[in-house]
Amino acid sequence: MPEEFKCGYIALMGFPNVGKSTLLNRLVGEKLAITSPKPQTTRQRLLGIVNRPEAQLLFLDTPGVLDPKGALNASLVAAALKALAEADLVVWLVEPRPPAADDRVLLPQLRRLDRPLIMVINKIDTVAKPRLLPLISAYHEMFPGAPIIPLSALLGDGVAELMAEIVKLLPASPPLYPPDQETDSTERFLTAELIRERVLHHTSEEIPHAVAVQVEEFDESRRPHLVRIRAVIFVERNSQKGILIGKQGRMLKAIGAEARGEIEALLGAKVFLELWVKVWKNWRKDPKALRALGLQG
Ligand SMILES: Nc1nc2c(ncn2[C@@H]2O[C@H](COP(=O)(O)OP(=O)(O)OP(=O)(O)O)[C@@H](O)[C@H]2O)c(=O)[nH]1
Ligand SMILES: [Mg+2]
Repeated sequence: MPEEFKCGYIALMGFPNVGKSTLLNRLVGEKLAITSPKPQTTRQRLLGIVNRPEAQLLFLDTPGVLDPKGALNASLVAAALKALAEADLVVWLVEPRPPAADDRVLLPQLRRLDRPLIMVINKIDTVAKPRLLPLISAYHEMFPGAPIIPLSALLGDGVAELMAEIVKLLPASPPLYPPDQETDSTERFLTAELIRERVLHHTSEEIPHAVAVQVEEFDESRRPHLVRIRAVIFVERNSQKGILIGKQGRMLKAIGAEARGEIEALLGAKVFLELWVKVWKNWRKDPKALRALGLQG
């Protein structure tokens, strides 16, 4: 091991939908986190471990920081803040747009952090090059002293530069996890997330927010020949249940087929997936439900 081995937690933070989970997957080189064009996709902290000869990087994907109204939103923000408290270093992601009012509200708080901050301007594949320079200087003005890295989490441009900057700023420490570990999440949790991602993909408006997934049975006694999984998709109202099941069960069938493919890739095993849709009235407002679904402390 080199003398100055480095290791630490890096929190990926920012407003909803800026691409934190896409960046986590890109950094880790695996699909660990689910992503979607809908805001509030991520609901819990997720650890992704990257091993380098000179460093072990412990990335924390976090829920987008948003207005903490409602019990679920409050617990999302709490999860993000908890990751922040764990972090040795913060990577703050922004859209490739000039700083807005919200950024200005956050600025003083980010400055008060007593740990290094890196600003990432993500999604640069969506802006013309000449528009990038003024953006960089606008953020530089807001965060003097912080490295500013333009990047495309989707295509990978700028990711090597970000890695190098992070390694520079990490504390010297021996590795905290074994070199073959990728995350501390259970396969059960990652499975539930992959199902939820497929639901988000097929639904719109309030349904994505009203959905929670729980794996009730995960039978791996015949692995790798077969893993039998039974999962429940919870929604808040009967009407949502009808939409999710679809005409002659078509929607649920499509969700199940796609999710099964993803879960098989995750587990490296054949999967039999049984999906049920159940109504849990207003679960998002119910602290008991949030606890049962693993969404609160
Ligand atoms: N064009 C482009 N799209 C991106 C990039 N990074 C992420 N996206 C897209 O932006 C959307 C949101 O990405 P996510 O990674 O789910 O965003 P997030 O910040 O984790 O969102 P929350 O978990 O809801 O807070 C998805 O549709 C991504 O494909 C990028 O570099 N370029
Ligand atoms: Mg996310």
